[in-house]
Amino acid sequence: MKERLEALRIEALDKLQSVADAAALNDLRVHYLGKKGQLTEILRGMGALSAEERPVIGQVGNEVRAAIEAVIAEKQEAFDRAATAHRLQAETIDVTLPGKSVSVGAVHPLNKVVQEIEDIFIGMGYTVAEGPEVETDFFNFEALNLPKNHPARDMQDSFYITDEILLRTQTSPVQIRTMKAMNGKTPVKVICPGKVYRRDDDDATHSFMFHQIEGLVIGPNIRMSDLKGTLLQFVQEMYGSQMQIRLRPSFFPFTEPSAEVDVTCAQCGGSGCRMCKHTGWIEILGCGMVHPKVLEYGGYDPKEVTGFAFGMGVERIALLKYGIDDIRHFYANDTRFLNQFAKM
Ligand code: 2NM
Repeated sequence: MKERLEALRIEALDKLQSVADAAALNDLRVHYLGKKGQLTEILRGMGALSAEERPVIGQVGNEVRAAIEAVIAEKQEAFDRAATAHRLQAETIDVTLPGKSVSVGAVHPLNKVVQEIEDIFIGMGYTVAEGPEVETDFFNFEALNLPKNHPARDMQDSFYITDEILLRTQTSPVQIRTMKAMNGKTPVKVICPGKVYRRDDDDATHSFMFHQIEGLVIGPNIRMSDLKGTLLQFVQEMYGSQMQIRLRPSFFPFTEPSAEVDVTCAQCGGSGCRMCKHTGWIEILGCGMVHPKVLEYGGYDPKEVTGFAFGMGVERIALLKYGIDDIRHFYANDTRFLNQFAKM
């Protein structure tokens, strides 16, 4: 029996020396040490041994088991190490490879200008109001003192959806809505930015859709000098403290008196150049004292309160600010154009 055990040890160790993988190793373990394995098979014969022989054979059996187990453990560890090494190799990431570049978006130049203007007026205590782009004839025209048959509401100039509904041609209807929502309370200090629509043929300076910001202030005893001071403050924050403004008389149905506002030409500083047609001034907005009829439409008593209003085209401000020569660049969404403003 001792010889059989020694032969088993030699055979097992020999087979284990050339074992190919973890699966084959497990097969060998089961074959030699398993419950129905070779070692158990031999030791089952111990019952027939004498009392002196039994512990000796038992001892040899234990040594053979220990020897085989030791080699199996050693082989198992070698296979585990190889498997880990293989996995690490397969999963290696080259952290020195250049990364994929991600293109990050940026605020559109028109929205940047809108945000900048909003910030300036918010700093003066204004709130920002928005409203629908699809408007009723009442809010877009009637309440702004543009009665039916007024030339400025020519069907040719507006996008009508029905007889009574159209795309707003200015953001002033938002201001009428704001007035009505205030229920006659003062003060009103609001600016209204947004898209407006007019039936124009697109060219370098016209677009069927463009952006406006209009402002409105209502309170007891609001005067033209408040308007002038507000606009000067705005212009100096927007373009620099050396800038001046001048008001020229004009006409709008919704304001009386009305004025056009020029700002010092940024190109020449006021001395005259091609850009300002040698006047030293650039026109940037329209304004006036809110017409009494408009105050009434908004729910105010023109004998109790007065107000001023102003409006500017965002595209025009942006064209001047960035020296852009064609309004259509703003709508083409050409990233070569837009990326120039990403870092500004
Ligand atoms: C302008 C010029 C002058 C204006 C008037 C109003 C309202 F609703 F209060 F009557 N909002 N905006 C206004 C006045 C707009 O844009 C060139």
